[in-house]
Amino acid sequence: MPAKSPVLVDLKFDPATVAKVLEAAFADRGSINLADPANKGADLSHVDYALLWKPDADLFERARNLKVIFSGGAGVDSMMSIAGLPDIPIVRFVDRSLTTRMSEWVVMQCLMHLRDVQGHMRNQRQHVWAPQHGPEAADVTVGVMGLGVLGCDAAAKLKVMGFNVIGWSRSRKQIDGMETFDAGELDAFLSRTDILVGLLPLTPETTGIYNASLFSKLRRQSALGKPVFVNAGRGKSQVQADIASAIRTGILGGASLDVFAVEPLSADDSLWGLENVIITPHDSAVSEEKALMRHVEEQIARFERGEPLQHLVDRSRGY
Ligand code: NDP
Ligand code: OXD
Repeated sequence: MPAKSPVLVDLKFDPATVAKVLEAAFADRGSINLADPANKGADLSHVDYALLWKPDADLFERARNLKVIFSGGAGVDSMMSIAGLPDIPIVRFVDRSLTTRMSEWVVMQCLMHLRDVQGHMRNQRQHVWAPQHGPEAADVTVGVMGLGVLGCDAAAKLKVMGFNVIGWSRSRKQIDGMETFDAGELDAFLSRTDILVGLLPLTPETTGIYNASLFSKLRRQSALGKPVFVNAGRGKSQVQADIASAIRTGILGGASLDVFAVEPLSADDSLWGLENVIITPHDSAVSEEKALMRHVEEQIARFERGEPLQHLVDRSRGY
C-alpha cells in the first residue's frame, strides 16, 4: 500500500501548542508543520491535505497537488483572497466547543449592555452606591445578522435568557419562535433591532456593512435608550471610524467588538478609550487545537472512504 500523505499544517496559532498537539495527531500519516524551522524549505509537492489559518501567499505554489484544504477556523476569508487558491474542496472548522464559546461571548455582551456593567464598574471604582432599574431582557430585541452555525446557536441561547430575538440572513430561515428576515429585508430588520449582533462571514458583500448608514437605521425608541452594536464576525465588515463617531454622537449607546479591520488593534486606536465600548482581542471563540486535529482526521477518513466532506465552503458565495 502506498504511504499516506502527511498533513501540511500552517496555523498562525501559538507554535508551542500546535507542535505539542501534532505529536499525537495524524498518527497514521504524520504532518509537516510549517511553524517548525526545519520545514522552512520542505518539498510540499506530494502533500494531499493542508490545514491552514492565514496561509502564506506562496503556499499554493509550493503545495501544488493538494486535494482538500481545511480551515483552522470557522471563517475562511484569509485564504479566499489568495491568488492561486486551487479549485478543490475547502472544509470549515465547525465544532461544538467553538460554537458554545461564541454563544457564551454573545450572551455575556448582551447581558453586560442590558445591565450596564460598565456603568456599575465605573461606580465601583469611585465607591458610588447607585442602584439601577434597567429593563429586563424581554424588553429588548436582539437582531442577529448571520444565522449560520454560530448565529443560530447564539440566537437560541439569547432566547433562553429572555431576550426577544430576530435574525437576518441571505436566505430566509424558518426558526421556531423567531422572526427572521432575508437579505432584501435589511431595513425592516434593523428598524426592530435594539442590540445588533454581527456573526457574518467576511465576503465582498459584507465588507463595510456595519457603517454609519446602517447604525442610523437601528431602533431608537428602545428600552435601552440607544442601540448597541456587538460584532464577533470579522473586523473588515465594520467601519471603525463610523463606530467611534456613532458612540461619540450618541447614535450608538455602546458596542462590544471582538474583531478589527487590522489585528492586533493598534495601541493608540481611539476605540480603546471610548465609554461603553468593550474590546476583546479576537478570543470570543478560539479554535481548540485538539478538537481541530480530530475534526481534520475525521474529514480525511470520510474523504478516503469516498463519503462526502462536511462543512464545505461554497466558493461562489465565499463562505
Ligand atoms: P456560517 O457559514 O454557518 O453562517 C454564515 C451566515 O451568514 C449564514 O446565515 C449566511 O446566510 C449569512 N450571510 C453570509 N453572507 C450574507 C449576506 N451577504 N447577506 C446576508 N446574510 C449573509 O458561518 P458561522 O456561523 O460558522 O461563522 C460566521 C463567521 O463568524 C465566520 O465566517 C467568522 O468570520 C466568524 N467567526 C469569528 C470568530 C471569533 O473568534 N471572533 C470565531 C469563529 C467564527 P445563509 O444562511 O443564507 O447562507
Ligand atoms: C474563526 C476565528 O473564524 O477564530 O474561527 O475567527
